Amino acid sequence: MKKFLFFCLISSTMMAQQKPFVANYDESKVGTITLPDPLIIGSKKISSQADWEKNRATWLTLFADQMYGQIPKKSVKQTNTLISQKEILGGKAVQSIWKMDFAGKVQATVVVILPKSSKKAPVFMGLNFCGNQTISTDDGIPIFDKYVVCNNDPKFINNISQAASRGEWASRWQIEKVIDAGFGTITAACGDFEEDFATGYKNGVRTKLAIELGLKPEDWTANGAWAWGLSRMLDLAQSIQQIDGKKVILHGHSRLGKAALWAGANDRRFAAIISNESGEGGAALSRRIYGETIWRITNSFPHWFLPRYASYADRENELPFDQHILLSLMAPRPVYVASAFGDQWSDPKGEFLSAKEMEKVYALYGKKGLGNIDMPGLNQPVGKLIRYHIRDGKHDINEYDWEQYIKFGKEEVK
Ligand code: GTR
Repeated sequence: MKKFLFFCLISSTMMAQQKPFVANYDESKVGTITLPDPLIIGSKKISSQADWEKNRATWLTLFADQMYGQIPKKSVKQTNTLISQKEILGGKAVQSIWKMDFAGKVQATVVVILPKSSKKAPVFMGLNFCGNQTISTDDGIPIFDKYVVCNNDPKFINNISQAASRGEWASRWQIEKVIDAGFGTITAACGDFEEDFATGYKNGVRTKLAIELGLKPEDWTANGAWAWGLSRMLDLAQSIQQIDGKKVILHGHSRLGKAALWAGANDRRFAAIISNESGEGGAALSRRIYGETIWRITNSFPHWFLPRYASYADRENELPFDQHILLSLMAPRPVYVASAFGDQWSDPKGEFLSAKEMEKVYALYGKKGLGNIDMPGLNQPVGKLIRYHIRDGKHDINEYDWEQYIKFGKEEVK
């Protein structure tokens, strides 16, 4: 026994010595990086929009094979049922609760809040982390009953939402502001598609719909499951008469920002895409060793990416792509990338540079990118069709961010 304990102690110390993770926050240590050119695909040089359209799938396939896993090509029988409907915000908006059923095997609850108007509404759509009930204190929203990453008693006990969690993340949704600007809001909990832990896939779409979707759980990832869920929410949105289905703006914060980018690259029906502090594996360049790294993210969250992606740790230069190419796959749609100064872990500069690199592809469509600018100061959004800001404050999506997204939506999603 003693021998065994000694062995454990030695081996864990050895492991710790082998790889003590200390995030780099020193810009001078990042060095010079060379990014793959989005316009060179295999041995082909892309020089026109038609060429890009013909070949962009090659990039998507690379991201699917090396990083995020497959997106199902097959579809599953989806039944959308309206569960309840009520006026909220003093009659300014109508809140509907929808149940999406997939082949009788998986259900997801979607909240749809629309301005009360005879016009079809443009909407913001995104997943939430800890249950629909966290977006508002309204007691008509059912309390999510699956695993959530939140865990602060009495709001969440053992990662299960309690009634006290109603409205916990209302500031991240700014529903009234969104409604007053003429937009709707649509959300579902990411855990309805896959609970966010290493073996969460066992209870989610990757396992339960494996036969219908024609993929084994290991063929895809949590990011893929969430992205797939977003596309099914878009199917629902496009079936609702009061919604302008061509004006669905996809957004996501942090890990759900990564999923939103993967969804936006695959599903071109999304009218615009917003990445809020999506960081490593999202908008930030992986080749920049600053804040979170491939090694760290794939060790902390093995279910977010394919195991193959983990093998690029410490050899990031060998990745056949970098995240600026994922962003470029949104072309020619409007894209907003946002960072926060207090969130160095997400590498704000890596997010900015990634957004800046998009213009090569956008130019093929005659569209402008961020141009020849340096990283802007705090709270100074730059760009138009492609926008970027870094605000003060911590890792979050807050009122300031929403003010910018609403303005962006009004100006670019016409
Ligand atoms: C962190 C993770 C980030 C980001 C974040 C979040 O722990 O390292 O990549 O996704 O979680 O989702 O809040």
